[in-house]
Amino acid sequence: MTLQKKTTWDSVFKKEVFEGLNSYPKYLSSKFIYDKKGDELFQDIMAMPEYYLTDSEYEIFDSYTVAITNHFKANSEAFDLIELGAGDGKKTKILLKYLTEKNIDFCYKPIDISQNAIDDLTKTLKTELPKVNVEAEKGEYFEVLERLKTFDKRKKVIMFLGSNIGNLLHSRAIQFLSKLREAMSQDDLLFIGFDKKKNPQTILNAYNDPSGITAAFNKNLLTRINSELGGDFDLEKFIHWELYNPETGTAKSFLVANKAQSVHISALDITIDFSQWETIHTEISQKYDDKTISWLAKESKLTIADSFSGKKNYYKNYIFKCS
Ligand code: AVJ
Repeated sequence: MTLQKKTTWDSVFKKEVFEGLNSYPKYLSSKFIYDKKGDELFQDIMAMPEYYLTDSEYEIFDSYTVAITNHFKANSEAFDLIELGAGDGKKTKILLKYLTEKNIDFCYKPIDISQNAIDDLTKTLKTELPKVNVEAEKGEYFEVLERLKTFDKRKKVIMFLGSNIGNLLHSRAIQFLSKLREAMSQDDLLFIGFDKKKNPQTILNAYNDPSGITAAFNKNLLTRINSELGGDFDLEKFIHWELYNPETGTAKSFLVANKAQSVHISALDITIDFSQWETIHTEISQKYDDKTISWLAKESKLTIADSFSGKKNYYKNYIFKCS
């Protein structure tokens, strides 16, 4: 392994790939999965029968449209509806449609790490819901937090859906929620989705589909290193592995080298050695119980205003407020 001391990188991707692959054990952040191909694979995941999360949240939005939006439009002042990690906005459209039908005054501000997702969403909204006022932005969660503070003219309703919070371990989730809390004024709300603990087999099946879509999604990290950083990863030499701990509620994804190998990444000027069965940890998808959610809220100085569950209790949406 040639570990060079590099202090400056011209992209976050290069910096984090260098750090993660030079660590022991190795890791790569799941946020880099989402390019055009990664977005498409995530669309395929959401359409899989095993991936219950999307349908569960959809069911909640569909059943409680009125109750949810009543919180948003309380006091009937105009508001900014800010969505972090908007993706394709499929579920959000239920709320957007209802709000426009009721002539509620709001501006929809979707924010996503994927420029591709932002472009697609803006395009589909223009045709499907032309009346909605949309101002999309590209950005990472933590960097977007700074920008949020500048949206202080009107009431803010911040949405963080799809159990995207599950990509953060509790300590980082509290850090993130606390920062959101700091950016919130008195009447602002945080509308957030949590995937719940359930039969461990149901969870494993959602992240380990027999058709290999999740494996391809996970391996898109390697594909991106190959195409964007001149890497020579052989995708056949890695297997997708999923682990779920029913006690902590943490699901973890790995890529496991099935052969000893060396991988060269030209843009980083490094060769990375893998021994057989060495791992790259790629993603965490945290599952929650009510107690843990209350604890996270309390630690972040947020209070629970309301919550909504579907029939199977697979998933839960919460409305958090400041005080
Ligand atoms: C988009 C982060 C919520 O963790 O469930 C789906 C991503 N990873 N299958 C999740 C994902 C594997 C997803 N989130």
